[in-house]
Amino acid sequence: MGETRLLLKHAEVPGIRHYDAYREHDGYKSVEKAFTMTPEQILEEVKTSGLRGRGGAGFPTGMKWSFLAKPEGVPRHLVVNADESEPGTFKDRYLMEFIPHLLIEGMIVSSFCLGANASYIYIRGEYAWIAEILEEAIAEAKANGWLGKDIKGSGFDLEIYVQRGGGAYICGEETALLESLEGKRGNPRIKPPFPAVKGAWGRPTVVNNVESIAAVVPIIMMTGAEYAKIGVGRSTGTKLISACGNINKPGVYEIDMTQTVEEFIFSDEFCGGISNGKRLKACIPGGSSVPILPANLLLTTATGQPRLMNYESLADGGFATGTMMGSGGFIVLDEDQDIVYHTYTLARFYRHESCGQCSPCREGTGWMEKILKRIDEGQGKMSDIDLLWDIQRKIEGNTICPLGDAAAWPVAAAIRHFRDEFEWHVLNPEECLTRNYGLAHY
Ligand code: L3W
Ligand code: SF4
Repeated sequence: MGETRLLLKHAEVPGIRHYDAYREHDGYKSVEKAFTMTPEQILEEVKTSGLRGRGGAGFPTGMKWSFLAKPEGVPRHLVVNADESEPGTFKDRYLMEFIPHLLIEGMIVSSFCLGANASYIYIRGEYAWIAEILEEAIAEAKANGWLGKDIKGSGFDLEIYVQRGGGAYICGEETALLESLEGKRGNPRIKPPFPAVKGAWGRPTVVNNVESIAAVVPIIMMTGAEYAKIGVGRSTGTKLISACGNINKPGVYEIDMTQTVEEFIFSDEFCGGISNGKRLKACIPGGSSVPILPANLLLTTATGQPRLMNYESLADGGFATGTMMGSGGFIVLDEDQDIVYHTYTLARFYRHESCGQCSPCREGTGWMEKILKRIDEGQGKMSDIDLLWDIQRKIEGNTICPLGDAAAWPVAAAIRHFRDEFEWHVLNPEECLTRNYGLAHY
């Protein structure tokens, strides 16, 4: 079975980036419907839908919204996290670039539900052209009466602002994002308090991923109950997957989470198999922060079941034999790929992006990078592999924000599943320097 398109249904309609074509294809109908409902009814629909946060953590969106504090006289905010920086993840870019009005429509419905009159899109600085697309779409929406004062006679006021980030991965962590939105250095805050209680400028704030807010549109249109019928178990609705690496058909796919991983990689409806007729070696299915799995564990769970493209099945077996859905950044590696080299490049990334507030992350990411570099270049010792294992264990769970874990997990999984490759590097220093392999691009 191929894609199930709820979000990307009209993505290829000519001119859909602009208001007129978008409106002709059912655009802003969910706002019209939402204005006939109470905020409590909208919240119930989102809860019933089972929608889980699409940024990486998979936290139930309706539950997050119900945690929003509502002290008398204090403004509340919706902040959309468009700081998509996770290596391998480019689904939000696609959505914002081609159907920006879908995000704006979802924001109007969500803001109405949450009682937010000033909402923000925090977008990574490198997506400069998309910030311009969004600003243009916001101006079109405003010119057509969907933003501003007393929208369509509903009595509801809303302004949407686009805030560009400065190009730091850490600003995708929700509290760092809020610091940056407030004009400060993007250092993560200690939680609790959660943003739902104390967020932007100390006010109650819901921070949600782009895809999560876009999904509110079909949920309102089709009802939460109908949305929940799509998918399997607690993985309801559709999920955007950005597929890349050594595959024939890289791109963004919208799946209903019932596909097997094997079908997703090898079927012509999705990735179209491994490029150049090579064999599948491994995959990082949820963006660079989630554990890598070798082909056998990727395609089949430890209990012998075909692994499915959803939250529960990808996580089946825990980190011993499973991984995570994460952000849906699906990175495929073929038989020529060097796991040590890729683990090193990821370690370099996390060291560079660490904000430096906590010592396990600040020091540990640097140590892991140095050790991985020397193993990769054939300068390592056998004891370095155990040292690496030790360092990642001391980072995990001991930091202010999840970047520490995100740096530790790829190293742990690489050693757990590919220890022989680390040993090969130590035992074959000459070949490390002369090896020739095709790089996976992500
Ligand atoms: C109120 C409570 N709110 C939890 C909220 C919390 C947050 C959400 C999930 O990390 C992961 C990370 C990356 N009262 C609450 C509450 N909340 N308890 O629920 O919170 P949490 O802490 O589980 O996760 P997080 O901090 O949101 C996100 C992983 O995603 N990741 C990263 C992806 C990066 C991108 C990108 O670049 N676009 O997607 C990929 O796997 O490692 O584990 O809102 O406030 N009691
Ligand atoms: Fe900063 Fe790393 Fe600590 Fe997160 S874990 S607050 S990125 S030092």
